[in-house]
Amino acid sequence: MVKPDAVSKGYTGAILEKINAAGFRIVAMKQTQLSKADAEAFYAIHKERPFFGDLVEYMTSGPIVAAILEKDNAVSDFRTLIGATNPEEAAEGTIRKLYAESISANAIHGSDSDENAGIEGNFFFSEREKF
Ligand code: FUP
Repeated sequence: MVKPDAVSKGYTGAILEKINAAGFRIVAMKQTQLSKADAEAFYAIHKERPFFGDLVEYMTSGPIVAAILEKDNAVSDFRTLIGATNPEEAAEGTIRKLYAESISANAIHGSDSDENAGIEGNFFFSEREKF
């Protein structure tokens, strides 16, 4: 998911270019905006964390671009491509190093397991939207 900070700054195209160049295939993609209930559900795992309220507010602040991506070792390779959660700690050339503002407004989300990739893909897309 390209997050609101990156979409509002016009980085979607540059980010998709890096994703394509890294060998990911786009299975599904759309621009949409999360409701408060959507963001609370998507980040339910963090609901006890002190930053949860700010995270939900931020994630609902503007459009996002959701995508399902396919590649061998996709979860691990995508996390390498996007870099550390905190852009100050992200490696040179990673998407977060290049495009993120802060640890909360950090440009992009990637699933942390194959299981969560399936759950998160189904959160945004129906079966007939996956190609
Ligand atoms: P990541 O898997 O890299 O997206 O990071 P996490 O799952 O740990 O965190 C999810 C989101 O919570 C981050 F993208 C931004 C937000 N977050 C904060 O705002 N502050 C923190 O200290 C940690 C995470």
